[in-house]
Amino acid sequence: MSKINWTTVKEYTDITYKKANHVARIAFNRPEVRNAFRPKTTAELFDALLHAREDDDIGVVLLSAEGPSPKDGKYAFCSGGDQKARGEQGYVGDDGVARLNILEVQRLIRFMPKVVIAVVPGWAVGGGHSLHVVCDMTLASKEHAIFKQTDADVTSFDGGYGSAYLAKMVGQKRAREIFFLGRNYSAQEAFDMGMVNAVVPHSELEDTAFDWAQEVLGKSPLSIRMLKFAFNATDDGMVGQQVFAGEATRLAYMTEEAKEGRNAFLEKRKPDFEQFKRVS
Ligand code: S0N
Repeated sequence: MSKINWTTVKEYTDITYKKANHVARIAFNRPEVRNAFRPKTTAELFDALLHAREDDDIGVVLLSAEGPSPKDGKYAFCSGGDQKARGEQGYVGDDGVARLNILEVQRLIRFMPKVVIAVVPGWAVGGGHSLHVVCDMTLASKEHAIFKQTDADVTSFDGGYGSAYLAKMVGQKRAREIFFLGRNYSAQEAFDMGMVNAVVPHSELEDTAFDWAQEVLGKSPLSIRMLKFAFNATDDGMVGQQVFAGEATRLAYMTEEAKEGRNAFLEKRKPDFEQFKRVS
């Protein structure tokens, strides 16, 4: 029995969204299809992640999954895009529009200034595998987690974080093996490759993720956001530089020098920057 006292933040159809002690838990909730995502799922995920990003009471997000499947008792994190919703140009929602908006979810995880931990209780497959890759850390069920890339089985290819960033994590040869062979890898094998942070007994998975979140919450929020964006910057090109520089700008705004610049403009006078030392 979990020690965490979650309260529901918002009701959704395809996901659940709860919080406890500054931790958000956003979980896939389609266990009967191994938590495959359809457009409704990605729209809900985006909405909940955005809410968690904006909520200053939240410091860490756990991306997890409900389960097991009522059909056969098996666990899944996410089996990627729902192949039944896949049309000719993407995944088609109730509005009839074809989209690939899981990529927007990936970018939101990547660029939110909070730590996002993938909590993998079972299958992490296809686009579900890519999602764990883009999260800051991954914890996996010792008994039930299985990592697998089926993109090349279904004529799909995550050419961004799911593959190129994975290669930074596990090395080029391993990443190519994962995609080109599409084999199953246990939690331990994924750990040995460097794409999982810890292998945890299934019954302790969520509590362990919560404990890891509490450890992160004990650190300086400013350091955490600067570090996350510094880790990202090296792989994110101009956007990585932009995001990191945005945080530097925020820090600069807090200085007396920046206040002088703003005040001088508002008071219609020349700014007096002479009062500030040129530090070396
Ligand atoms: C997950 C697997 C390995 C589990 O095998 P297992 O345990 O034997 O279960 P099954 O009997 O196969 O499945 C149980 C029920 O769940 C349904 N189901 C499972 N996965 C899906 C799915 N992805 N879509 C729809 N239904 C699914 C099964 O049909 C079954 O239902 P019933 O009981 O009614 O028969 C195994 O299930 C498996 O291999 N699943 C498919 C994995 C897969 O190929 N996923 C898609 C991979 N591609 C993507 O995810 C694209 C990602 C994406 O959006 C993207 C990202 C970046 C750039 C582009 C794209 C893009 O859109 O292409």
